[in-house]
Amino acid sequence: MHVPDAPLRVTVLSGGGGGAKLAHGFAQVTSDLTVVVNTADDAVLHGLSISPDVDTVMYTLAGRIDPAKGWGLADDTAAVLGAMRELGEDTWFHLGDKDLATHVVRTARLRAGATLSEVTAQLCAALGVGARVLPMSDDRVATLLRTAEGTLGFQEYFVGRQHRDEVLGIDLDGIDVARPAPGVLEALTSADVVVLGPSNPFVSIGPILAVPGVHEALAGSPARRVAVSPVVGGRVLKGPAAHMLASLGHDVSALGVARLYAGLVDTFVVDEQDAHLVPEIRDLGMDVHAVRTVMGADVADRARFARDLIAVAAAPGR
Ligand code: FO1
Repeated sequence: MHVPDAPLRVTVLSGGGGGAKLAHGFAQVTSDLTVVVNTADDAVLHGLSISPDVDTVMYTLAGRIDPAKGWGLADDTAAVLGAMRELGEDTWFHLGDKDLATHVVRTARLRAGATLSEVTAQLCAALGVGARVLPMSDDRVATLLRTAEGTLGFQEYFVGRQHRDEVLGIDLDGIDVARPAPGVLEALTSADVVVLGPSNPFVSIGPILAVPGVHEALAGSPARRVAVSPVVGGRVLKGPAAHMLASLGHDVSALGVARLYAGLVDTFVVDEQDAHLVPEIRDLGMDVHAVRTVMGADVADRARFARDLIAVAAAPGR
């Protein structure tokens, strides 16, 4: 129960895209924010441990993200990558010079025995991020995509092949024995509001919910649980979520996403363009609200969206 005058306790589940922007919005409206981040996109490249979604959330909250790309650091250069290319390395995955420092520090700390949670806390502190950024797990989980070309690792599928392969199935290697990172379950059960961000339901939110104990903690949480549709007007702003919905046999619409979260959340939020879907989604047993969900680079607009979500979370039964 929310104590008057205490900051609202908000937990956001996030991948690397819309969820990070939304978390940035919440960081403007509460001082008690936890972001639980997908780590099933993580990869080891050139011997370095790379956690793209954790870094995207961290850089976004620090105001350091490259706004054009939506990943990596703003004003970064790529001298090291160029030199590696000259040495014959395959450089299909872009790593900026300053971004490389993050991966070097993470790799060194992990090799010295630190957990991913500990390294993430260190990096966030160094970048001045006030929110708690929690990897979903300190154990290795890897998203594998089944395609006609065979099974692909996530970054091979997403960056290497520009997510053009039809996804026939998704496996989460390591998920059965993964444990939630410290603080994750508590962030779900002690929050006032838990928000499933407008991230890909299969490869961003899905892996977080699949960590043993997470789905149960969320389902039993007294928090108001709100999910935001990443599909707007039958399209997804960025990434392969629309194609995945289709190839995995779901409606490519906010309704298709709502069906995936039915029974788990109290409130489902669609974009105002999808207001016509509200009655059908409500029939799934959720409150449904249509608000403007498309966020720009403007932090004030992200904060506006966060406030809208707090308002709809507090308005049950409509
Ligand atoms: N995405 C790309 O499309 N191309 C890249 O070369 C690339 C490099 C990269 C490096 C560091 C990082 O933190 C993220 C990076 N991303 C890149 C984004 C990342 O592959 C995806 O956005 C996420 O994994 C999906 O959420």
